Amino acid sequence: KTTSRKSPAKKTDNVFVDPKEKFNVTTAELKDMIVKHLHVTQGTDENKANEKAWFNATAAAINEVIFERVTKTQKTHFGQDTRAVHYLSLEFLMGRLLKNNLCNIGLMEKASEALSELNQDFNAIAEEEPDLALGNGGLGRLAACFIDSLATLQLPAIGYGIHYEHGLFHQTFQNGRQVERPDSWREYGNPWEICRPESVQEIPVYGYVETKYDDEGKMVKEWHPGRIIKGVPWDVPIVGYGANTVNVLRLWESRASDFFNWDVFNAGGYLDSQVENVQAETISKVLYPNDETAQGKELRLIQQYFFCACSIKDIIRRYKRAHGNDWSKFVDQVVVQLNDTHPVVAIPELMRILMDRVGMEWDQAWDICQGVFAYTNHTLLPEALEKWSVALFEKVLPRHLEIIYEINSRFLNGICEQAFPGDDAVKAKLSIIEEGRQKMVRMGNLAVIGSFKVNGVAQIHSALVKSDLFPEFNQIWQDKFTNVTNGVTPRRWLKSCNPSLSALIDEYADVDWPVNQDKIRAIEDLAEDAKFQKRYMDIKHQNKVELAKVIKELTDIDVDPTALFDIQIKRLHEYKRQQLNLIHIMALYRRLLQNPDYDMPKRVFIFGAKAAPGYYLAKEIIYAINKVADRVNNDSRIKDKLKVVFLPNYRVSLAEKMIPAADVSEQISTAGKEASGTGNMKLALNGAVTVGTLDGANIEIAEEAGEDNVVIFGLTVDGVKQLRAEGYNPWDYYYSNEELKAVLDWFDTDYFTPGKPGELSEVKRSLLDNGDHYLCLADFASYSDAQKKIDQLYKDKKTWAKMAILNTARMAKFNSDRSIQDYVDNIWKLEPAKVS
Ligand code: B1N
Repeated sequence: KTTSRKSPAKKTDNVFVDPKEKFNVTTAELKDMIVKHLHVTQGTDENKANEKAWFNATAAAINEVIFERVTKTQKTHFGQDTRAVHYLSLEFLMGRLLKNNLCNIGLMEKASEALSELNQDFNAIAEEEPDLALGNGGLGRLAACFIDSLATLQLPAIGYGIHYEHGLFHQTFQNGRQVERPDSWREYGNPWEICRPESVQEIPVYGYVETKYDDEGKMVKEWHPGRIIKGVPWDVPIVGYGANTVNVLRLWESRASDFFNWDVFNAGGYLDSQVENVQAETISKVLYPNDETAQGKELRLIQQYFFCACSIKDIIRRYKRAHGNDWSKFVDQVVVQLNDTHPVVAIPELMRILMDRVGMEWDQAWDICQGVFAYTNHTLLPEALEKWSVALFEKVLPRHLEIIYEINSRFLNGICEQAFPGDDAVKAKLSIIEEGRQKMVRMGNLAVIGSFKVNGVAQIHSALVKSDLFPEFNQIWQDKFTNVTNGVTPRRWLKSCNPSLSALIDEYADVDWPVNQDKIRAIEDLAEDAKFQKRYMDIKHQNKVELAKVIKELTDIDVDPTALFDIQIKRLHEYKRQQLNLIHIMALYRRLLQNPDYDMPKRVFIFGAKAAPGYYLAKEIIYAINKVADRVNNDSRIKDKLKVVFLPNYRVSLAEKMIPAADVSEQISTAGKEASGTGNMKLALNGAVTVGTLDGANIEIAEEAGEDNVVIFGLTVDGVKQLRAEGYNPWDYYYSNEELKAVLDWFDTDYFTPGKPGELSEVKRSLLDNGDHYLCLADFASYSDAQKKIDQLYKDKKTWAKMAILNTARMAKFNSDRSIQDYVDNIWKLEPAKVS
């Protein structure tokens, strides 16, 4: 591994300007601004205002700085006629914006000072902000990190998504079971967004297609839509670190179109027209809470089309403002990144506009599309690969279906026939249309055929996209497939969520480490320095004290901050294997019951996870973890050596409190199933040691951190394939491992559910009768050994501190700025535009 310069690193004459030095707003001025907004935008005063009002006033004060820069940025981009990336995503998991915006414009200290001089508690005020939870998990949070990096790198970019009225549901536990409640993040308004009525779009859906012939006998298609939906854009400013560039995230809200309602209205159908309104407004009502499952629901297809059509129209409107009807520059100015297949209907939509509206011939329109779209694949799980029934497509988007058929037949009879002459099996596989009892449109195939680049999200995942998911497409277009390993923004995931560790890093690394993360390598040389180790671990301890308070507040469980904090935070999914973590916890519990002196450091296992509301087994696993937690936490025999905590309502803002306090990061997916993971990066960056399989980005994290600084276990991708080929039988592991058998049999008793034996049996059933699809039993012994290794390492405080420090020092590869630079270099070909 690269070693860095001697420490402490000197602060250099780097061109980078610390955002703190950039804004000459003084604390006193900021104070005045906040008080002014308390009066003029909140209609209250310093004596009456509650924390919500203080939050809103603070946000409004900061917006004075931010919105000016939005305008400046847009002016600059327009003036320089820049090429821009358009990031289309059904999810943006933004979390809270107050601290992030303050961090990025360098006003964090001043805002905190200003508020405390006003006798307010800055942290309490920041807690008033609801999370913008417009996403499910990794895919949505990745989009949020990416737009942060795009602005920080001063790249012309816009994010497009849906302005959901309700984001991801709020989770509570009732007697250990998950209960979902609606999330109403903007019930009382959201200070960060601006409505842009001047950019409203009208979007057709349903209806039928008429085939006509023009004067020259040319066939023309006319779509007579059944309904028109209005798309209203809301812009959320995205502040780059250093704050020269402030891009926007444009979120579309659906409304009933006035145009459509007049007839009904005039005919005395006032109430009917209100019903129409309700239907139109349903489109942006709620985020689908499924992670990694495609649902095939009509409303979801309409959501996808609605925001794609709005966005494509918006892109064209902006292009035309600069280039009029000259389409020759379109592919030079516009690149559209498709975040998974969810926005892939944008491809036939652009074809439709270019042909039916602009009047282009097929070939010209298709060339443009192929020059514009690039697609990121985020999963290989078959249940996540989107398919829509042809019948549904025909009902909702009849013209798009025709275009898809045409794309398909040109592909199959052209390129595909050339590459695989006469091979009907390959054609059936590569066809956009899946034949069968119910014909389906395969969005993945459409994405590959319609894009100029396709990327996976970690090296191993991208390799599997080529070898297992799209091997024939890869044979046809070898240059199309590429990798861009995911990343996370160190601004949110270190600087702002872990201020104490950041302050320590500031002492040894150049101040620009939040953009040049490599600079954190300066602390590598201190990894064995006793004084530095102590300071680093004292900070970790303090973060654990803080998390212990949160745990107490949310669950009433007392945990000891000197214990090892072992954290698994991610959506609940069988392939992520929270159940493997659980059976290991039960094994530890059993060892402690059998031998109260069993040699292990005190441990607290902490979970955070939401289950999709319709995912039965995931909810059973949550219930089982909660029931085991109840029993373990209240068993005096084990003397608090083991605690289990399931924090409710895991979300970005809770992650920001958990991650800085983690000693161990659980990354235990079945090899080949987790495309990348991004929580793994955040935890390692904050000094947690990974216990992980060789899956997704774990592989690259191990490479960067060094194999001594992570604990790897379990089957590899090849090992998994081989075991499956041999015929995997979980019962073999059950019968040959006495401890594993005892733990699994425990699920059938009433030990954890007094008086109700069998309540947890579903978890056992999934691991035995139902075939243990994710190989938990095959990996159990190896996992248990890995955990024993953790126990030993943790006891050696020096070794542990060194491992933690080296993890923080060596995560520069996983800065989302690096990911974005890879996209820029290999896919987007963008230039930064300096905003003065
Ligand atoms: O995308 C993340 C990766 O780090 C994770 O490994 C991956 O699991 C995640 C359908 C998905 N893949 N697919 C989804 C989400 C919502 C939905 O409706 C699929 N999420 C991922 C970022 O690359």
